[in-house]
Amino acid sequence: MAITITAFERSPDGGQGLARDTRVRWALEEVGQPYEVRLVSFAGLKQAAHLALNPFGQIPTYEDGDVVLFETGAIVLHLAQAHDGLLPRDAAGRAQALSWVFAALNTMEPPLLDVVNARLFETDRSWATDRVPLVEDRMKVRLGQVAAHLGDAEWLVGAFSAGDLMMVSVLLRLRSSGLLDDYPSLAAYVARGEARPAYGRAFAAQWAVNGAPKG
Ligand code: GTB
Repeated sequence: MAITITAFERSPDGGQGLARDTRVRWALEEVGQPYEVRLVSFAGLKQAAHLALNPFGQIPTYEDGDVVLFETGAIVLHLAQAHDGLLPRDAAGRAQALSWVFAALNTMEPPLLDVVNARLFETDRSWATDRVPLVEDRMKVRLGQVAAHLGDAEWLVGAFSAGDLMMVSVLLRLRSSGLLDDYPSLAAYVARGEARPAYGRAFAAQWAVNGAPKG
């Protein structure tokens, strides 16, 4: 039985790899698991068949026989625990890598979404001009803290791990804001993640759907 994930029929990012199926594709590529993709329209996301997989009506989902997952954190951890390559073997390193997966999702992604929303989707609000610097400052605090932890290291916890996969996936979405430019070590960290062959395969697969001109 093939692993099947869901992704947008056509992502609004036009193939930049910013929709969250990319991080799941990346994890699958890192652990060498072949997968199939079921593309879902925006309308399809809210229909019963998809809601049975993800009650929030979102992509991505993951199916492998009777194992069904939603939430990218759960999917990546499921893969990392089932296969070699995304978690350190020692208990202490593993605990740190798991902590960084949650840090990416719970500590970094929420302020990042505030920045994205304020800059792109809330510009017509009366409070927009005040809110942008506020949320950017909050983001900068977190960026500084991750940069301080990373220091001169290549990855967050020894070798590349699920923590890096998730952190790079989250930070990637910040690049167009220019905020990463003030943190060269983080920009280089993100570039290292993107340079991994597994990321390249994941990006190409989503590009084939979202970026390549429709024939
Ligand atoms: N917490 C969930 C997870 O991690 O799995 C969040 C899942 C999620 O936000 N899914 C989005 C979705 O299905 C797609 S990734 N949205 C449709 C809906 O809610 O109706 C978010 C996303 C969308 C578009 C871009 N983009 O165009 O740049 C980037 C990210």
